[in-house]
Amino acid sequence: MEWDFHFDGVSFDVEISGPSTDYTYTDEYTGSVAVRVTDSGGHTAIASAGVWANAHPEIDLAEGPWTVTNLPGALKLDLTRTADASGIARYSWDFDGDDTFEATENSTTPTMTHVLTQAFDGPVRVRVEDKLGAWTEAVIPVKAYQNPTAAIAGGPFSTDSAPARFAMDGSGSSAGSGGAIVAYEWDWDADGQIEVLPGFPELSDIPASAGAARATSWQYRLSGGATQYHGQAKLTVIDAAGREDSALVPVDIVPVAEAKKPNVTVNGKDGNGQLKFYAQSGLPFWIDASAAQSAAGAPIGTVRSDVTGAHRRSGPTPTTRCTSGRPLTA
Ligand SMILES: [Ca+2]
Ligand SMILES: [Ca+2]
Ligand SMILES: [Ca+2]
Repeated sequence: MEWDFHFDGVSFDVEISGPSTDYTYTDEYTGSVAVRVTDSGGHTAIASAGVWANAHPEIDLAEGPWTVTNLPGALKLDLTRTADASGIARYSWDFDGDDTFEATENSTTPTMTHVLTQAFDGPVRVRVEDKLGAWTEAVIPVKAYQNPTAAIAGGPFSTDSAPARFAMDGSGSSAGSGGAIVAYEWDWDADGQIEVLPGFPELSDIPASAGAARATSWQYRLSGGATQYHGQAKLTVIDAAGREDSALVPVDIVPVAEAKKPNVTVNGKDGNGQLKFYAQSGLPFWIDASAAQSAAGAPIGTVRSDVTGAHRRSGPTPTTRCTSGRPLTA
């Protein structure tokens, strides 16, 4: 007595011999099984029966994150890699943890975008059903909440003289679904280390307000020979559930640049002080410093002309008229 567990109706391929046997299908199979008996005279007979060996779908869910941090927010679930040899008929979802699949969110596609409008912390259940009625379920740990939002008012902050402190206001930060904001952490140089320890000698210039919504910054300085400072201050707010958010604001120290040396013109010749030229005796010449201005573009308030051996004038008028017959330095 011989057995063909994948009988195609034409050729009998012996897989096992014996009066009775067990056989395990490792792959899905829809077809026939056949048994062949042979008598002592060499005569054979074959009998066959239908066999239906189905396997449950194997769920393979794409990695999360399965956390929504702002409400409403979209939760994206991807079962594209889930396979079944008999084909997948539908995906059913229970998004609210009430153990009932949502009637409107049954799907025949393996990807699902579900919008969460309320805070949620629990299992989302999915059932994948194949075309022969076998199904498999998976449970996905989902969290949805509204994160707090950090905000710093009034920035960016800048000064032209150091050291300087700034009054920073984080009271416009908003709480999320995790309850009230319970901590304000100011990191004046945004290096990841908060400065909330007034009284420590090495941090002695940090004001006691450093852990509050409205805080006075530490002293920003120009150190190590720096002529400018460009940094950021960082505020982290933490709510009662321990969730946090951070905001950054630029902080700059840019001293006013030194005033430019005045540009002086003597009878039309350019100079920058110490301009030496020769004038014709008895004829007038003009010293014009009207182009002199500070680095910021503001006119200089007073121009002084100090001409060797000639007139010496001082006043707000940048142009002066002199007469001399000698070499002059203007
Ligand atoms: Ca199947
Ligand atoms: Ca449900
Ligand atoms: Ca810091």
